[in-house]
Amino acid sequence: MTQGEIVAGCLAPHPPHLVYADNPPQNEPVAEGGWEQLRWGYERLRESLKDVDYDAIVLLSPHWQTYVGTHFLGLPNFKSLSVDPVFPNLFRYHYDLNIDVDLTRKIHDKAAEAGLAVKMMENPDFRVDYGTITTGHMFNPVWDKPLVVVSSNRSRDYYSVEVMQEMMIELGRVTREAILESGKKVVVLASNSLSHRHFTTESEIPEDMSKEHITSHAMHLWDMRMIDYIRSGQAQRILDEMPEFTEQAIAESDGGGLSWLLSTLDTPSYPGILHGYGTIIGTGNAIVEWPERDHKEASQ
Ligand code: 2X7
Ligand code: FE2
Repeated sequence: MTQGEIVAGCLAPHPPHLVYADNPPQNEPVAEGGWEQLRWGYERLRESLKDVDYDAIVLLSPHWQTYVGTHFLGLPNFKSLSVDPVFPNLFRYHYDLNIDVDLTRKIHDKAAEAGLAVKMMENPDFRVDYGTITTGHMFNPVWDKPLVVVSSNRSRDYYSVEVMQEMMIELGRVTREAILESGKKVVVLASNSLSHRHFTTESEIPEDMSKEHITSHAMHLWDMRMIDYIRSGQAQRILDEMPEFTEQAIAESDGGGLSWLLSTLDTPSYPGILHGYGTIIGTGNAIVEWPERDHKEASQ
């Protein structure tokens, strides 16, 4: 069998505002636009991958929170209504998503062999979280690729960022191994914001962009520091500074997605492409692609 490949790894944040502003038929609320900088960023990411052949999308969402180990969606299809518990006025999305159960099981089994606690989610009535749906929609609005969906083990909450990161680096390593052994071509997505301090009230018109800005200068400085490391190919420094970043910027990297993503890419020393940056209710969001397909030596 030919060896599998990670064609790209992406940071692909999931504020539901992006889906709301896009007005797809699956979402009930209707918007007058908004957050265009980020939505154009997603357009650039989709354009960058439009001629790239791949079989599946592997995605980790910090809003599917599991406290005993890492879980994986384990049935071929999930179909229901996903409602954001904080923004039900913005996000009521009717989803119908397909799972690559084969690849999921390979990653699950490798993780189990490595001693990580894992479980396949096989409840057909399980409601998929809005992080998975938003990233899934913004990355691939036609939903024509099967997904592998990975939960966020909240080891940071029980232990520390350091423990969380150690576990996510191991999960990333086995995810990569399973993909290479599967013979499939895959895109890996970490669905999270960078700085994550948000406003506590919503403006009268949620998409009123005159009200949108980063919550503080400190948050801006942290986001720019991370983006500088991304653009200059210093993934190792991101991992090294993850504890300070996660704690001081209240970053959504607390869910482990970014550490896991960098580990699946073998901690890239080539630059990530910044397709977009913008704030959503004060949080910092970057859309980034690491085009691993152009750095084949890194995939061996
Ligand atoms: O889940 C989110 C988020 N990460 C950032 C901003 C706004 C809402 O939801
Ligand atoms: Fe979030």
